[in-house]
Amino acid sequence: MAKKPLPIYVLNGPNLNLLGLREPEIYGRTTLNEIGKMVAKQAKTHGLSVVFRQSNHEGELIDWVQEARTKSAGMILNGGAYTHTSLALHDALRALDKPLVEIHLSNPFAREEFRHHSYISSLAKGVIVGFGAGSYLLAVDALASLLEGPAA
Ligand code: CA2
Repeated sequence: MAKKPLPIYVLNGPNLNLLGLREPEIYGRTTLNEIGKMVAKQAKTHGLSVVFRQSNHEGELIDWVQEARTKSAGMILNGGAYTHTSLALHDALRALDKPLVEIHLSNPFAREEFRHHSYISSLAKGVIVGFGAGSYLLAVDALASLLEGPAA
């Protein structure tokens, strides 16, 4: 029997559980739960399944990145503020060895200077920022094409 393809992991960092509830002018009105459903639908069009998670805890995110080494086909990561601070997340991602797409709802480069550096970008195949919830859907398409392409 053919083996089931591995899911893509979509991981979300701290405070993203508040999406749609606070600061809609920056992050939009769509909740994380709604984004999870949109992502699953978009992934299905590529024949992909999704593990969609959020944590406010750095260590839990790192545990999931480590889990994804063997249990995922690739990863979409919105690291939230840990993007700009976490060397530990960077080190975990170094060992991922699967295609990684970094995303942000907002455009960090159009915001405060402390958001301009990312500990994730140097390890990502690509970075998608500034399209609100659309960043997640663009990332699904991008990751799917990476997984389908010859260089996957
Ligand atoms: O734009 C993004 O996706 C960010 O990753 C969001 C992070 C921020 O620290 C990054 O610089 C860019 C913050 C997530 C906080 O999410 C909230 C959502 C609603 C209300 C309050 C916070």
